[in-house]
Amino acid sequence: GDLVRPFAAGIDGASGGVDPAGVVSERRLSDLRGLFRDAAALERAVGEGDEVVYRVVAAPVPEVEGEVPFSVTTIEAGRVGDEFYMTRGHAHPEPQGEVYFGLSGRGVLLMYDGEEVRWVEIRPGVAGYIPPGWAHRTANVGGEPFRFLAVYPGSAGHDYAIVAEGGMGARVVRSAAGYEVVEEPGG
Ligand code: S6P
Ligand code: ZN
Repeated sequence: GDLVRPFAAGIDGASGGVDPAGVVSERRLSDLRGLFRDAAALERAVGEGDEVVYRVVAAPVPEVEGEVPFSVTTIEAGRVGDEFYMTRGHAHPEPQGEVYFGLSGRGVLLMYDGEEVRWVEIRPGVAGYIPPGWAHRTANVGGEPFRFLAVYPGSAGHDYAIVAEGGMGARVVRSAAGYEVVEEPGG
């Protein structure tokens, strides 16, 4: 098919906007059932307004081989029980790497290869590297929205079932120090 023509996009780290934008998607608490440890706390929060946990604004680049799609994710500040607001998480079934770049706020990029858990903190000016084959999820561990730019190969694909069913091997929870990453089989 036709490749995209050259363009520049504005990336607004204060709003999470991408201009021009392509697909925009929103995930609410009710879209995250089964992912948090405290299912009862999740259902209470769904009943109390089912707020948007995160939004992804993609640039107008198609997910096809050769292209390099990019998008900005905004995760709101909040918790379900002790666990920080987070993305669903996925792996790229065509094992290919991905780069995250922090724009605002503070988050944890959690990665899992099925055996080993690794994580890095993402802040403005920090790039996180996700190697091929590692499932990944981000959590907002701060008190303001956490925003980052993601850049990945267009042919990578997205496998959500692997995380929904097998977990990430760890959870990002509140602690006296602010947050901690707790390894947990199936978590
Ligand atoms: C895509 C990249 C991100 C996520 C986004 C939402 O490969 O990793 O743009 O899609 O952060 O997370 P999720 O797990 O709902 O796709
Ligand atoms: Zn990804």
